[in-house]
Amino acid sequence: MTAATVPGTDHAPTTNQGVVTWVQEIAELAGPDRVVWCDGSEGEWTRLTDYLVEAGTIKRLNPEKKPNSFYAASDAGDVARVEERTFICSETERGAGPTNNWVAPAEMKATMTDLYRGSMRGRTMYVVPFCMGPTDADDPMLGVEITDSEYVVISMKIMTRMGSDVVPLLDAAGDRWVKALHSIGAPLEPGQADVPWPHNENKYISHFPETREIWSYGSGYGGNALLGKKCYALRIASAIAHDEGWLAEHMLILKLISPEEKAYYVAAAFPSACGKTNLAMLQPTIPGWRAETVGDDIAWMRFGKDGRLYAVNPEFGFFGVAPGTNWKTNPNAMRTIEQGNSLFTNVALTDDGDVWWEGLEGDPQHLTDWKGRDWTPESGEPAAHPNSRYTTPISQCPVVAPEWDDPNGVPISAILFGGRRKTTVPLVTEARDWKHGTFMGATMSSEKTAAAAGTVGEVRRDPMAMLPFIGYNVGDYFAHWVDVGKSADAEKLPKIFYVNWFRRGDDGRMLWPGFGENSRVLKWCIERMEGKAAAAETPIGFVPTSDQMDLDGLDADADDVAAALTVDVDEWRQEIPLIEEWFAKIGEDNLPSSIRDEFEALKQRLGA
Ligand code: SAT
Ligand code: MN
Repeated sequence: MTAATVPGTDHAPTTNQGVVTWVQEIAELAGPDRVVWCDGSEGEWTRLTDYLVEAGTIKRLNPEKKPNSFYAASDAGDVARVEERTFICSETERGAGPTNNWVAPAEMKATMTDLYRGSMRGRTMYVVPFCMGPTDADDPMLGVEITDSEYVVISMKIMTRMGSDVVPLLDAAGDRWVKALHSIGAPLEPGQADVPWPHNENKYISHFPETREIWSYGSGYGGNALLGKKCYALRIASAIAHDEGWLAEHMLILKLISPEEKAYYVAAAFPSACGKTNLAMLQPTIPGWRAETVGDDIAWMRFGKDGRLYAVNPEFGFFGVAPGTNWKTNPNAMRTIEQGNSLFTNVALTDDGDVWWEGLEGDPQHLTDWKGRDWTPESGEPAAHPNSRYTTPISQCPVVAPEWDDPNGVPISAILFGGRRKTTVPLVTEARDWKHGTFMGATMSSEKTAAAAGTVGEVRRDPMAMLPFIGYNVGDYFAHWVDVGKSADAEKLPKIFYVNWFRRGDDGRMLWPGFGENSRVLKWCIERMEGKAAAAETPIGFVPTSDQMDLDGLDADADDVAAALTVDVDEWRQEIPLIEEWFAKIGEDNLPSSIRDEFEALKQRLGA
């Protein structure tokens, strides 16, 4: 079949000839039965969810429990991002740097073109125009995802601004839009029955940063397939931001409101399993303080006309980890999903058509687990996959900040870096300045939890929580952070803090209660910015003593809090070789001298 004869190819709603030509090329290459241009309407949602229910991919949940909501179970071989199959195909190998997989762009394109040839046979090819961030931005960040997965289309409707509203922007965009090509790689021969979760064992998640393209093949899950998220909003956007002088970061955006009704915006980066989504929807325990959510995963930060750094959340929904989410850890996430219009993937199903996961309230005696098997408390296996997810609209969040959709973004006062460390890292440390804060982010570390493969407790470096998401050389990324600081008025830059909610005592007990009590740490950060709180100057930065924080009514042992705030010089000296090892991995050729200088200065202050 030639492009022009694949039904639907000629129904392009856009006048952007580059889009039309690309869609024709892919239709000709992948050979779908038809092409459908998505409009993002409710009618389209109904058609696609009805189709997926019929196909056995999703189940409609009990509308009395979760209206207009669905349950999907993926194939057991397609449950998470695949970092070993993720590639940054920059022109040079150095461009991708030592922390990314690299294949030359021409070679990758040749390999994947062969895979895409006929890969959509027997299926529908959907064209999804989408916009990351508000559509009324001066320079809207557009993309077009081509996909042969209906599950991806309905997920994109929750997670991005997509469909007809984006078309006029695309018409005017020239070539400023990202090509995001996705195929599950499961063509259907005539008469062949489909499976509930078609995918391919052979997976590629490839990025071409110079030409702003994403090619994904073989997976239908999460960040592998919803290409607006990690692929565009982090990997490709970080490369764009590097060229244009801004920051695309793996950060939540939180608004804090003081008893005096003054608003402060905080961006924060944490590796997985450190409570990032919970912090994004924090319920402060300090009387008079409130918090609202702007974003839970990604922040794009650009300088405003006033010289301050403004953050936009490029997403439209939350793609949150379900296990551990409950009315105590994250009541606002619970209230968001309760309203319905959500998609749940790889959680468990209750007998009355609702969803359940480990950590959720209730004591179910019978479930259908994520593999479709009967489950009872005796099963000895979790009913939900540890990476099971809820996909739900941000607009439903009861504490969403009214300005969450403001194209100008929100002015950031503080940036938090954090990890999970039993020892060494105090509850909170304020960086001496932006460059020192960049060093803190560059050496961020976290202990592995049981959820991931590897030795539990092993300390891993995850710079700015961006290790799998930096779309170029990690050393250049650090240099870019330093340059962003240099380009600004130091007084107007956010202050940088390093936090650790997870420090433990000798017997393994947690020294800090965490969750809503973390608002006490945030309050201290805000008071530092306002010049109202004191701190001790230590070799690693400014750390408060217990009496410098608001601990009124805190249900915690005073000695434990003091211990959580201790700077133990011996422990820090033991950290030095670990940082050295990490910098060796980056390579002295890549590591900017300013970051090396910060390290040498730290060693000096520690007498190491
Ligand atoms: O699968 S996603 O990349 O979207 C989510 C995650 O892994 O953090
Ligand atoms: Mn994330």
